[in-house]
Amino acid sequence: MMKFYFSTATCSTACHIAIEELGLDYTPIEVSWKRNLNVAELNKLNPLGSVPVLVTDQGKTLTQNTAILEYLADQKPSAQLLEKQGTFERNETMSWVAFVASDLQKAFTPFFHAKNITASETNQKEIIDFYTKKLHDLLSYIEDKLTNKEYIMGKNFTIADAYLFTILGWTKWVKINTKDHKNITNYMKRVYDRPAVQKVLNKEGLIDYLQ
Ligand SMILES: N[C@@H](CCC(=O)N[C@@H](CS)C(=O)NCC(=O)O)C(=O)O
Repeated sequence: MMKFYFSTATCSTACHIAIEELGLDYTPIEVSWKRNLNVAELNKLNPLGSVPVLVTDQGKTLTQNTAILEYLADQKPSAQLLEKQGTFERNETMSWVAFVASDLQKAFTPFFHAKNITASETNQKEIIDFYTKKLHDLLSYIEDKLTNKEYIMGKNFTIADAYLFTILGWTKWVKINTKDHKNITNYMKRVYDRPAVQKVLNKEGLIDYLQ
């Protein structure tokens, strides 16, 4: 059975949601740095020491949200979390996955690490102000792209939504209000209400994920 290494309230929630949406058999392995839970095991599999990590049924190790999400969706094409190889819709979905990984998620990093970057409170504030503006621009872009859509690709929930929902949820922790963005607010509620998402949020203790 495949093994899934995750840590609660991190980007690995995206893959956790995809696994539950697909109804795949898996062994969840929680990692906690604070409690030193399964950290050594994780580090052996991923020298970068980060989650998510997936060990496939064949015993192969896969890292990176983008790759794991795609791999998971391909285990059960009938669930249509990702379109077939060779379709342009698949490329569009992967474009959203890439956007979340390399634009959206990365824009949150300075909020969590400003104090490690500089001891100067003035400089910390400048960094946070810059990335607050950046995040507001990204939120406006997402808001526009969600116009008249249930999910980011349209009618169907895809792996891009598992990831987008997970990272948009972080706005609450960095105190960036999204409530003025009606499309985002409705979208977050729609994804939140999905049974598989509820299951994951309960397991990860994130039932108050929404703003
Ligand atoms: N590019 C990686 C990012 C992984 C990542 O940054 N994971 C974070 C949680 S969101 C983590 O494990 N941080 C702990 C650490 O790196 O020590 C991916 O998409 O999988």
